[in-house]
Amino acid sequence: MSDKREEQNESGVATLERTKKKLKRPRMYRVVLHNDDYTPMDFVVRLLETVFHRSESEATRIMLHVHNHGSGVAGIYTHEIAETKVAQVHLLARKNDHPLMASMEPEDDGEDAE
Ligand code: TYC
Repeated sequence: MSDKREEQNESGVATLERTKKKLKRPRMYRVVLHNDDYTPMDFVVRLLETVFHRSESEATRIMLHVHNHGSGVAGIYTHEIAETKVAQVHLLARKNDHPLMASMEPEDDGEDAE
């Protein structure tokens, strides 16, 4: 981005051409599942398998973490994908009359991270 070339076009107007592309990694978002007293455990496990592509053992581990600690991370995605996952959780849960809640929260913006 700092690497800019100055050129003159036919009309003698100087233009700056950007030679380095912006390639910042997108900010990532944690999709968090929240515990409640009513959503069945097996429903949460199946949802983690289908919506978050977790294996059965991963899904079970995450579900139990949420059950025991109040919340837990189902997956980490770009903003648009995370929004879609949250919406899918709520749609599936409501369709099955479960109060299951999901939310999303930004990861550290990773400005200097590898
Ligand atoms: N606490 C629920 C139960 O005992 C199970 C559960 C786990 C609910 C995770 C929500 O995000 C959740 N049936």
